[in-house]
Amino acid sequence: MTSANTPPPRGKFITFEGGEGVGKTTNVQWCADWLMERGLEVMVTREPGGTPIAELIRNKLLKAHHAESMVPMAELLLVFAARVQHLEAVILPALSQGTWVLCDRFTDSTIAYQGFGRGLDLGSIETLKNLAQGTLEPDCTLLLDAPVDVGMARARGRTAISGEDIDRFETEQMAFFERVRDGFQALAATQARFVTLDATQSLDDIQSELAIRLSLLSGL
Ligand code: T5A
Repeated sequence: MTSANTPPPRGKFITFEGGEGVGKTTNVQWCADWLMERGLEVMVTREPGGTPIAELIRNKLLKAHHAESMVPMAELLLVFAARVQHLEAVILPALSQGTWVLCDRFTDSTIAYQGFGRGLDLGSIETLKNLAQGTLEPDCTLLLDAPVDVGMARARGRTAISGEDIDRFETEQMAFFERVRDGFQALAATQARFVTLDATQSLDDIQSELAIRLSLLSGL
């Protein structure tokens, strides 16, 4: 039993990763609903973004057309600036209050996009990661994996329906996204917190697997 003076147990930090259009946003919300229906406090957030300042940085990062091209190192530092703000203002306070935080992308996206995709030094990214988040790691990272063309077709289908413009990353070549996918797969192969899901399956099949994972994580 938790007394009035005992802090609640720390919430779990679950991240959703993968390439463009693999179903992260759809499944983050589905997982949040699954957990909330079972009585847990849950917060859904995203990167880059998640606070007013971090959302301003997101707008700059995703804006497809600037008067000059964005230098990869500037892109990397902006991603981490947004992350530090997000961690301090939103993620860490929520976790310490016992809220589960479900985050649509986190640092693994930086390793995959800025490291494998842009070719920036992985050691430098690791240094920034340590500065930004110390020892914090997600309790579980759900990697939705699909061939690049499958995800891109879905992302374009969604954009066509919503009328949104494609963002700066979506203007990249296929080879960039193949390197990003390789990056995620390399991370998943070496870190036990990763669970890889075949994102070419139907949503029903993916969500059956997610329910098993959430049940294991929550004990519910
Ligand atoms: N970035 C981000 C970096 O470069 N470095 C970083 O450190 C971080 C954090 C963010 C961009 O920033 C970059 C990566 C990104 O390019 P974003 O909008 O958050 O952009 O990411 P996107 O991947 O572009 O998000 P999308 O919304 O395009 O993709 P999702 O969220 O993976 O996919 P979702 O859920 O929106 O689904 C897309 C469509 O497919 C359908 C959905 O209904 C939807 O229409 N769908 C399925 N259809 C059939 N079967 C399934 N299994 C389906 N799953 C989803």
